[in-house]
Amino acid sequence: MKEISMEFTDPALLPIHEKLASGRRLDFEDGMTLYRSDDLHGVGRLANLVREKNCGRDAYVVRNEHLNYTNICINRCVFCAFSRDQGEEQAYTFDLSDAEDRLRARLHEPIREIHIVGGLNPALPFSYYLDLLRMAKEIRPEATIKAFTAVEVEYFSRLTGLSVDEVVGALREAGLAMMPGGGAEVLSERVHRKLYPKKIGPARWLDVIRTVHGLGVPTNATMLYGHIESLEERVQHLLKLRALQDETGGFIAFIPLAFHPENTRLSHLKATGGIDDLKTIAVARLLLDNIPHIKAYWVMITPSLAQVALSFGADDLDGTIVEEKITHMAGARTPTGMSMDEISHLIRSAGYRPVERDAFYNPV
Ligand code: V47
Ligand code: SF4
Repeated sequence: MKEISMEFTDPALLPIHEKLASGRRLDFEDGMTLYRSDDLHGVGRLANLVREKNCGRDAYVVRNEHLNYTNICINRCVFCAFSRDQGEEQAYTFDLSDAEDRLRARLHEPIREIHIVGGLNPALPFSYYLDLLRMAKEIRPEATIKAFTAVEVEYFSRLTGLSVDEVVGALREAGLAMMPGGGAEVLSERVHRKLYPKKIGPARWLDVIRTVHGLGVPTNATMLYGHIESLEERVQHLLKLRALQDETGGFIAFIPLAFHPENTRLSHLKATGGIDDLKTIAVARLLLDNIPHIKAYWVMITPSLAQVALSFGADDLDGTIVEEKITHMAGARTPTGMSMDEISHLIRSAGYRPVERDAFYNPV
């Protein structure tokens, strides 16, 4: 890595630059130094060095579609504005024909990735999920089905009495090709107890993902930041993901998820700001040296900031989406979807080259 003469207003970044230049791995203390630094541009330039070494000026985008099949969920995490109890106002579940109508409504678009996730709804049998996958695959054979988080897969295992291996085997046979990165939240027992006590905790999330990767199914990884977690817990989270990736190599992309407090039981908290959002992307790019892609998820951080994030370590803007519910029910003011033209314009006007990709980052 060149550019040894890079200047920093924060001298604490110099040894980190030297480490990167000599190919050494950053550690916990480096992560904390990066997070604590007030030299945002310095941190961003370091992340950009790695980003440009990995993929030059390419910025990825996918034509995708989200299907949130139910918002009924037994977990009712404290930070979630999307979930409802059975029978509560705004509770919904798509039956198979609702889901099919939604997918058919966009058949004129060359969608490459269908992202299917939902709450844990006890009224749905395991066959529902298999039917959902089969239906999606039949309607859109050319698209990759990215479905169900580790939380859902673990729930299916408890629901059926099947092992996680068997559940994933059945889902795969029905059309699942990869899994999204949700449900990791912050991999900290303290945050687990306080914010998502009914949902699987850090150890189990990592365990399920280890098993899924072991079966050859790749996944993404996320971190929900900007609520009660400490910077130490964020850095530890990233290092836990990095350690698992050393073992399995199964993570494709990391997506930092900026907490949206509105309509949640944490509505007294302030939303994350641009500085924290950019720093989190940059620190992730620097610490996660073994995860190929970092997504700037425009739904959560706005299209304008996602554009800037391309020079702070991000190499992917996710996709067109069209109907996003989880963040919008928590007060997001961003659009619910963007056209390929709009996203390509954001990328080009930031000085990058838009690369339309499939779910596995192959150019299409
Ligand atoms: O797991 C819940 C988070 C996740 C809120 O893998 C919230 O490509 C912000 O995982 N404010 C779902 N976030 C989204 C997700 C995702 C999104 C885009 C791409 C990919 C991918 C994955 O959203 C949940 C939870 O961690 N979440 N409530 C909230 N109020
Ligand atoms: Fe359920 Fe997921 Fe919302 Fe938690 S974040 S309540 S698991 S839908």
